Amino acid sequence: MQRRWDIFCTVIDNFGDIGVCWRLARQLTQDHHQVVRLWVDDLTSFSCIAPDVNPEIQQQVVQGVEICRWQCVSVEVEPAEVVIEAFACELPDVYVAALLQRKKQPVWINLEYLSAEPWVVQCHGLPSPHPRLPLIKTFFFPGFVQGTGGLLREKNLIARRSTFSTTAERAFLQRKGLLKRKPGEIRISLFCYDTAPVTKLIQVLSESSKPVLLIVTEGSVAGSIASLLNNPSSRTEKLIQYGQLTVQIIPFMEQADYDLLLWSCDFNFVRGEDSFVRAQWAGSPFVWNIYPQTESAHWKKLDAFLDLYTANMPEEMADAVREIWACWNGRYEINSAIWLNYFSFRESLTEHNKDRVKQLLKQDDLASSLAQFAENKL
Ligand code: TRH
Repeated sequence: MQRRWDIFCTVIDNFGDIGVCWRLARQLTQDHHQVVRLWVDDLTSFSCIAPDVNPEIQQQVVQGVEICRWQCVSVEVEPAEVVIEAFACELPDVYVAALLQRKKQPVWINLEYLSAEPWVVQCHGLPSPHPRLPLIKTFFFPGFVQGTGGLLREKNLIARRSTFSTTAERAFLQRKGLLKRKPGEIRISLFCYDTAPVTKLIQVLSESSKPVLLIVTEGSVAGSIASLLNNPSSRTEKLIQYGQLTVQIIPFMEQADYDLLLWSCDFNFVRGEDSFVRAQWAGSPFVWNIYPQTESAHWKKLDAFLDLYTANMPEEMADAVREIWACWNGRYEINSAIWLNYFSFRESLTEHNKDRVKQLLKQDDLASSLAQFAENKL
């Protein structure tokens, strides 16, 4: 049934929160024919991943989703039937007051961050009564296993991925001004935090026996790579050649194009939550830079995912993955031997990733789980 949804999102420090909310809003609209309003506090950051969003406009419709500036929530706003508070962002007080006026209780969902930790299954779907008001919200956890809310996956994603041909890839590279593939070249996309050991990686890749193209979006990491390579064999503002390594710095892409970048690369270095999931759907070997948390809480999260991801891998391959992921997140120093060992599993990792996708397809995607949950409650 067609329902009205309000999704609330605050942009904390990166693109992950809005990345997830934007994807979810579009899937609910396009795949499930729901009526979705997305409230966002920072339209400028939003417009980086969705250039059709005009940060100057308070209320606009983009790709079927009504986008409103969070600051415009007022007493006049009539709440929707389903309300998503993304990542505990806390609904505005006037909106909560308006929820109380509704004859029928809304379905209020707190959408949580993704984690592979085992406790997620126990907490997924737990009700949380409001401390003062007669309202209940439900904790909804995305996840990789049955008993969680699943992962974001558009209905046509897998079909589009599997029909992405070399011609389509060439057209994409040309449209984005990316270098054509050279014979035997290794293509790597790089999206990581400033804390990742990029200096070491650059050194390792420049010593490669094969040509390597490293594609980096503009930003602080690209800036530090550019200043690091101070003795290149050739250099323009966006293209740096250093031994076997070419670094191409490109503008930040629209979210839909970023998928095509992942599909066009042989290895993807990804981070946070959303790019990490997209790399899994893309299928090429990927290395995850987890969002660093206080008191190193992120290691538990990283290890929990690795346990799941490497569960059916031959031991040597699992060790190679664990080793490079640990290095990339700062546990040990990365060196050529570690990279080459990981690299040697390239084909088997791609096969393993295909099997993982098949496994993941057995569970409902996050938007479908949410739509089903809301419908059952209403
Ligand atoms: O930006 P992130 O580091 O987001 C993080 C995490 O989500 C983390 O869990 C959260 O706590 C923190 O934000 C606040 O990484 P993530 O999740 O991969 O989000 C990046 C988004 O940007 C994703 O939707 C992909 C998109 N993207 C583009 O649209 N174009 C690009 O060129 C690139 C590199 C990314």
